[in-house]
Amino acid sequence: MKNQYVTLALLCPAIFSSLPISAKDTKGKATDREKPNVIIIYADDLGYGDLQCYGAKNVETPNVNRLAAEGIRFTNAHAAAATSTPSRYSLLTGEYAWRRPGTDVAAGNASMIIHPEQYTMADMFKHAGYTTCAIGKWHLGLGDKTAMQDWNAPLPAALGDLGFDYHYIMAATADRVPCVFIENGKVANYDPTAPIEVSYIRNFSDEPTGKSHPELLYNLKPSHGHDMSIVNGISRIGYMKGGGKALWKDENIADSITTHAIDFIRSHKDEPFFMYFATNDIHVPRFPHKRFRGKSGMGLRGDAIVQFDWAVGQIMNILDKLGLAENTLIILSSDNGPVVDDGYDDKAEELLNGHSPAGPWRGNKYSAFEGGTAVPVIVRWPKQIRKNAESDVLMSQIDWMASLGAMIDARMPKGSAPDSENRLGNLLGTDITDRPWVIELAANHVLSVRNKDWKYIEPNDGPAMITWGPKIETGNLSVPQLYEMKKVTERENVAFQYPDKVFTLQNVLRRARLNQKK
Ligand code: NG6
Ligand code: CA
Repeated sequence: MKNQYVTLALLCPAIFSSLPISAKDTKGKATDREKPNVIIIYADDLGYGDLQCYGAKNVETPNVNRLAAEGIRFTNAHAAAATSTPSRYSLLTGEYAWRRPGTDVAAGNASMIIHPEQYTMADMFKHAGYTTCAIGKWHLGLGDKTAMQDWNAPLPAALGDLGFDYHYIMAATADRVPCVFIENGKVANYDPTAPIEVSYIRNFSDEPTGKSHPELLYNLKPSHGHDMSIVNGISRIGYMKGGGKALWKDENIADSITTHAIDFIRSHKDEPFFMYFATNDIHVPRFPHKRFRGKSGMGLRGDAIVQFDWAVGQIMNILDKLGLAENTLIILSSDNGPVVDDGYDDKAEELLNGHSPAGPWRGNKYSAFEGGTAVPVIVRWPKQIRKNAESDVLMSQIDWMASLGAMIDARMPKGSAPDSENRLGNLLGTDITDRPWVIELAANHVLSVRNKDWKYIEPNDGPAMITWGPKIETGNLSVPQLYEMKKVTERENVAFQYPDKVFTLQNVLRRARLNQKK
């Protein structure tokens, strides 16, 4: 019956798009069935073209392929921003990051960017009776005061204040200090013989850095930036001292977070759970475990994709083993578009061998072009949605909070998730009506807005290429840009031919900005 409905919806969009929203959106509601577990698998810097099921040629991703074959593969889905912190902020709060100062790429000693009083996706699940966790990359700050954290004691503000019952996370990214895991607000495996100090301003005397002691970089050398403290033979952004046995080994990060995810699933198999599983892969420094080395034909960047795929397989296996797969909704995606050389000499560029990390899109991570925010999205929920489906519905991660909230019948406080719309039917494949528009935030704060057929990029006087390292087009131009999205490549600026389209899309941005919070 369900499949017939979906097929009919796909064949007769006109009939279905004319249904009132409430009729469409009741389809996935939790009221008429047992609550599904929800797992968001959030890769880091994984591009639209980086998975085999999205056309990647030089790397095999059998587990993700299987996930796609058992669910829906979306081909027109967007992260809210072209870098990590603002994208994650938007996903977890349902508020555009550009409304909130201080949501740019965060240092490892940033204080908690989401305030405890904000209503998060984790709060939403928790209040609906779920046990919640965040595992892996965080990058949204910890503690109550920037640069003032005492990493040797429990942090005064952590994810427990944001609705997560359990967390095992990296404070920021693998290329930023502190290079330790935080478990429930405390450094995991804390080593009292090696107290931790962190600074993003100055080094601690007598500590070697990548700049002063390049001979100590036995694992990876930087290509740009990343020349401060050395941990595990890799220099990072920022300075740290101490850590001892709590310091991570980059080659074990995927194992470590995946093991914690599996343990969490095992211990909560009898109750509904929400897991935000944010992998370190495939962010720099790419340093996968040796069992993944040489498995891709694209060097470390490709091998990190293989490692990511392995982690996805581990999650799927444990769900199968525990009999949970049927009623677990998995959403797999990425926080922003891909980047090739992001600051380490890992030969990613030289070894691409014709691979296109962003698939057909122009631009990469950081960019206002589509490659900045066009990301893979796969949704699987065997009990409820069809298999082996593909959808080109225009979608944004900003809507996932309200959509999942509708699915679990969450009662959300007034004003929460202010930019998130309930588009559950899109996620579950029962409604193929496009979002009227999506807003995309580039690294330089330029906003773009696109609908199914057109994309507008605001004028900006910045340089056309990133000037500080990666060889990436920013999308900057001092005049308005309008592209016809049926052509995909964003090559021919037709703003002057279609002033009415420009006006319509500018108006979307103007009106979105009018809601601007103080
Ligand atoms: C940049 C880093 C880059 C990466 C990025 C954030 C340098 C030279 N480059 O500033 O390596 O860490 O920030 O990436 O420092 S993100 O995916 O977490 O947004
Ligand atoms: Ca990222």
